[in-house]
Amino acid sequence: MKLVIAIVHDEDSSKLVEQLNKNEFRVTKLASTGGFLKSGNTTLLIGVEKEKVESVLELVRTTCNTRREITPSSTLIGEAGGYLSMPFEVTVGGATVFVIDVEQYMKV
Ligand code: 2BA
Repeated sequence: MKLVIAIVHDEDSSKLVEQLNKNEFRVTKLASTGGFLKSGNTTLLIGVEKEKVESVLELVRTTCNTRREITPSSTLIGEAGGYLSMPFEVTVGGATVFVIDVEQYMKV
């Protein structure tokens, strides 16, 4: 058994959950916040048999899009030692995925 943890863009999350359910994968959806952009994203927990992990990853790949986003602001130290607040662009996702070994899976 494996636990797939997928951090995805809010806009992709409903479609991905729908696709996972359609393919009979069980999923838990958590509201999360990115530490860097400090904006909302979605974390999905998907418990799955080892041999089905690749099918889950394929659904994530086909559903989640890469986006360019603007940081709200960033504080940089200038040459004179002063502070400057300057937004800049970063590339977010498709998805950030962790696959973890599950020691035990049970319903009690
Ligand atoms: P955020 O932390 O809000 O990061 C959003 C995007 O900002 C990142 O996209 C990356 O392009 C950029 N970024 C993040 N930290 C940066 C830094 N220190 N310097 C420069 N740019 C930086 P993604 O890499 O696609 O990450 C999307 C979201 O996935 C992240 O949102 C975070 O919630 C999660 N994530 C990514 N890597 C992670 C990790 N190693 N551990 C835990 N969560 C992670």
